[in-house]
Amino acid sequence: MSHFTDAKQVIAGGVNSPVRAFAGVGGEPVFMKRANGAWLETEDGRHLIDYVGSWGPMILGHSHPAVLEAVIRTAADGMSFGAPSLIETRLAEKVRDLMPSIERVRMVSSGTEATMSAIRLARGFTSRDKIIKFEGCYHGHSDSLLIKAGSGALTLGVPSSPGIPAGLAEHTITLPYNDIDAIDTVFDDIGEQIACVIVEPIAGNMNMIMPIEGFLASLSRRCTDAGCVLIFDEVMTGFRVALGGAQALYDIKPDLTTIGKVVGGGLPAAAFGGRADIMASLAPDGPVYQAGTLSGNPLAMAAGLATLEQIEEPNFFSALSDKTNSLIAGLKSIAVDAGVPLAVESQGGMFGFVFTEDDSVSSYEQVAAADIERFKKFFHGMLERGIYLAPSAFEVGFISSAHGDEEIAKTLDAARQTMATLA
Ligand code: HOZ
Repeated sequence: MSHFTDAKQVIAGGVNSPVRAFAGVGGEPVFMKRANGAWLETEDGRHLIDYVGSWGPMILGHSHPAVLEAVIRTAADGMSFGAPSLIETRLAEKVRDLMPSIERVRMVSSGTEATMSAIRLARGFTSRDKIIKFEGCYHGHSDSLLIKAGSGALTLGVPSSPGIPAGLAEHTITLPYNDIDAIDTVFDDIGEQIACVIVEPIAGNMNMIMPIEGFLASLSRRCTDAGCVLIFDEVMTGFRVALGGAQALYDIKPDLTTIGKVVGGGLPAAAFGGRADIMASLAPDGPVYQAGTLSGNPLAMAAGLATLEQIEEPNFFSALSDKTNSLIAGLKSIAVDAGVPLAVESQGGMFGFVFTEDDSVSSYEQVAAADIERFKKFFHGMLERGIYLAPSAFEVGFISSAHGDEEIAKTLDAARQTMATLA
């Protein structure tokens, strides 16, 4: 009996989050035992170089001493109070300093909670129901957002999940990512009915798609003109593509932002925040209700704060970007040498690659039309050679400050051998 078979006897589908089941690549998931730096150790004693990084949070690598020390020290004083504690204010101040569009913040425990709550707040604030999202973007699994969604929903072929009442789904308008004309058409038609637009400013749940010139700026302008709320979902990109997130890279100030992953440093923390006047609609100051027993949990706050303190060190992001660039440039050149068409993308500590003849990828259609079978072979070839990539062609990769020249060289060596089997 494998670990997966055992797990399936008691856990639905054998996993606690669908992409982990390897349904997107075939075979059985690898069970992890421990991790350190850039490395994972599996239950069967293998050592793998990790490019999943718990899907983004582990920007410092696993078991970073400063984060561990903060968590252990905090745990000794109590693990949850369900009452305010100072470390919540400290992390909130740090978030505001690094992302100045967040004038007020509310801590939650997962990215799904952050986006779900931000949508409710936008609807309550504007007294409107309709929301706009983009095809292939993933904003967690709450009802209004699980329509034409990316990530696991796309991987498993259920981008619009059963179980969502039609009456609710009809309020979600889904547009093609990077399609400025489609945005203009909807705003010209029904702009005054739209509560909010939610967007991944760099899409990372349909592989990695950068916003085309003018896409985010045009969204920002149309939202301001229509009096609706622009929400940047930076759960993945926040503190990951740049210190101030994608909003700093593109110099756009969203009305609300959702963050997660890095802000919890590997423990369950996420947040949403933004304009003080909008956040004032939230209970207890305003009527829009939102709450959570473990929101602002001291251990998660301590891990998040320790992580943000490390990444704000001068040159952290330039060093991280250099590593990502050398990995992704190496991968591209290996693919060219092997005669395997591959489009690559990267920003900060995040990267994507798509097996396609297209030079670059800017739409969901291009990713959907890519060579998924080739990705599956590449994934398994890399895993056999000790490299752990995300088990889906629709996810991105994450690098950490713990990845060094040795890990990158080993990864490229594995890629050279694997790519040679794909041509
Ligand atoms: N939603 C995550 C990927 N974008 C996967 C989370 C997980 O399986 O842990």
